[in-house]
Amino acid sequence: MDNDFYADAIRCFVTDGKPVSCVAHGCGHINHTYLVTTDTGRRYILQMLNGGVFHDPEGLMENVVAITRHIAAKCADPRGSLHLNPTADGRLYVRGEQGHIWRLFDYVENSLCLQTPETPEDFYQSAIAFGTFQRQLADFPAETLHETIPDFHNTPVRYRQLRQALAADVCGRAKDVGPEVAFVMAREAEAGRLHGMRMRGELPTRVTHNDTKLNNVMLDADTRKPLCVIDLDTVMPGLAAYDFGDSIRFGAATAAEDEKDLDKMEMDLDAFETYTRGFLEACPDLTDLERQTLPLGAKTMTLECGVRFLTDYLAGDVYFDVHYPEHNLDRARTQFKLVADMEKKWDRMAAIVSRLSET
Ligand code: GN1
Ligand code: MG
Repeated sequence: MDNDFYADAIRCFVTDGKPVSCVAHGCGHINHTYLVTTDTGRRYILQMLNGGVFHDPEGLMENVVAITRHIAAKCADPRGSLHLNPTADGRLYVRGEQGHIWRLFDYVENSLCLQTPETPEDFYQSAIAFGTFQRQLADFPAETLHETIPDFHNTPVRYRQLRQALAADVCGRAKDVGPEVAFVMAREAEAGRLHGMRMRGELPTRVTHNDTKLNNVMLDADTRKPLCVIDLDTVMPGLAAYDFGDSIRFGAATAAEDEKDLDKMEMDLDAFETYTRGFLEACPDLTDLERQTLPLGAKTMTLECGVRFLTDYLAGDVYFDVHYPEHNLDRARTQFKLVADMEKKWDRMAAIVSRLSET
C-alpha cells in the first residue's frame, strides 16, 4: 500500500482486515479499477469514477445503490448483485482530496470475466445475464433514475458531436479520416431510426444497462452460469435494442475492438444466433416491434460506437483511455468494418430473429 492516491481512499471504507495490496484490475476504458486484498484474504474492488465523463456522481451513485438493492432483493445468491461497502459513517462513496469519487464493492469471488467468449455457451449465458438484468428491472421505476450521461445512445447527437470535432479539428487529424467520415455520413439516416422510433413512442422505454460488453458479465467459475452484471454507471432508461445491439457489437465480433488487421473483423452469424436465442429466452415480453428492431440495434450501436471513437480521435483522445496515438482510430475502423459486414449479412440476421421469435 505504497500509493497514497488509493491508500487514502481505501482507509475511508470499513474493510475486513487491513488492506495489504492494491493492483490495477480489468479492461475498462473510463474508470480506474483496483483489486484490493486485506490481511484476512478478503478481496474488494476499489473504483475511482471518471469525473470528466460522469458529471453527476451523486446521482450516479443513487442509481447504483437503488439498482443493486432492487436486484439483491430478487436473488438468493449474494453474488447475484453487486454489493457496496460503506464508510465508517455510513456513506457508500467518498470524495477524495482531488475531487475524485471512490467506492468499494465486494469482489465477486469464484467468478470469471471474459474478453471474448471461449465457447458459444459462454456467449449464450451472457445473453441470459443481460436479458435477466433487464427483466429484473422491469418493475423498477425508470423515471426515478438520473441520466448519468445525457444523450448516451442518442445517435443523432453523436453525429452532431462528430461534426463539431471535425470542424474544430484541434489535432489536425481530420485530413486522415476522409474514408471513415464518408462511411459514417452515408449511413446517417439509418443511424437515427431507432432514436426516432423511441421519440415517437413506438418502442417502450425500459431500464437498460447501455454498456453490455461481455466483460461486464460475471460468470460463476465452476458452472459458467451468470452471477451478475457489473459496470452499472450507465444504467438509464433506454431501448431493449441498445442492450442487445451493444452485446452483438462486442461479443459476436471475430476480432478485438482495436484489431489492426480489418480482414479479421466480421460479425459471426452463429454467435448472433446464439445471443439472440438467449436474449429472447430471458426477455420473453418484448413487443413484436422490439424484436424486429434487434438487428437494427446491433448495427446502430456498432456505428454509434465507431462514431464515438472517431470523434475522440479528432478531439485528441480526451474520453477513452488510449495506449498509442491511433488507438481510437483503429477502434473506429473495426466498428465500421463490422457494420459493413452486418450489411452483407442483414437478411440472414433478420431471418434469425424472426425464426427465433416464433419458437
Ligand atoms: C466504455 O469502460 P468500458 O470499457 O466499460 C464506454 C462504452 C463503450 C465502450 C467501448 C461510460 O466502456 O460506452 O461502448 O467503452 N463507456 C462509457 O469499448 O462511455
Ligand atoms: Mg466495463
